[in-house]
Amino acid sequence: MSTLLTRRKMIRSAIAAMGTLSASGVAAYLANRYGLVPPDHGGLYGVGETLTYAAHRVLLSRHPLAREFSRSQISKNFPAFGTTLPRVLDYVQQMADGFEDWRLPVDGLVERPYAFSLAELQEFPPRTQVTEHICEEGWSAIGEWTGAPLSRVLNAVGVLPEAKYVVFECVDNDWGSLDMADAWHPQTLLAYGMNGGDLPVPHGAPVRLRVERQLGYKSLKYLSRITVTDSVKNIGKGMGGADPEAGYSWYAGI
Ligand SMILES: Nc1nc2c(c(=O)[nH]1)N[C@H]1C(S)=C(S)[C@@H](COP(=O)(O)O)O[C@H]1N2
Ligand SMILES: [Mo]
Repeated sequence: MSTLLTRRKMIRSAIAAMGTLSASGVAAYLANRYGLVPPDHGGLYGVGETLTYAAHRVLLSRHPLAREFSRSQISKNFPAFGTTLPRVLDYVQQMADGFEDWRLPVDGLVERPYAFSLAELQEFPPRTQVTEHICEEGWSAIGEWTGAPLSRVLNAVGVLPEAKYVVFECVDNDWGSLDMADAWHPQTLLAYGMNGGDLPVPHGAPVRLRVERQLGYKSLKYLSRITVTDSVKNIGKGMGGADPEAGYSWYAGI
């Protein structure tokens, strides 16, 4: 059977089953049938979170690209938001040395854990994309990002089949996670370049995440570690990131 037919059938049977269920029943059904429950679901009371996430993952199962723009549409003013300089001694020292000693460990459920230097990340075939960044605080801006697709880096370390999430830690203690659909997505970058130059410090130097199909807070800056895992239950409050712990949605799909 073609993938299109399989997908249609999956959507049709999911919708048929939903017809006879209450909203919380739908969430429970999706949870049992497809495992489509975000880490911050809050039990079956977080019905809205589960429905949005599950609907996006089913309807967008072929992983369409976020819109890309032309270079002439790049915003003259792209605000730097949140942390704009981590007040961490190691970081400030690395910054002063042009990030030569900076390393990004990639570990967890991988065959070959490895700590990449900036130069090594720049050796992966790069991707450049001009996209719109939308912040939950109500501003947006268009910028050009260059980086190593996360998928390239994950393939280099060899992700194990049990992997369900990729967790990102940052120098400023921010942290978050993606599911494998967004981790493998071609526009998900470990970005080291912005608008044709090096990634500026206020925008997350030397390397930040770009997650183009979600709100701005998922694009974590100042990356310090990447860990592949099968569960986020035992990290922090078990909600998959600092943002959900602060009341924002773990899944911030646009
Ligand atoms: N480590 C870290 N990443 C972060 C933040 C932060 O404060 N610290 N702020 C987030 C938010 S809310 C937004 S909108 C974007 C802002 O990116 P910019 O500074 O390049 O505009 O970074 C996101 N990533
Ligand atoms: Mo934001």
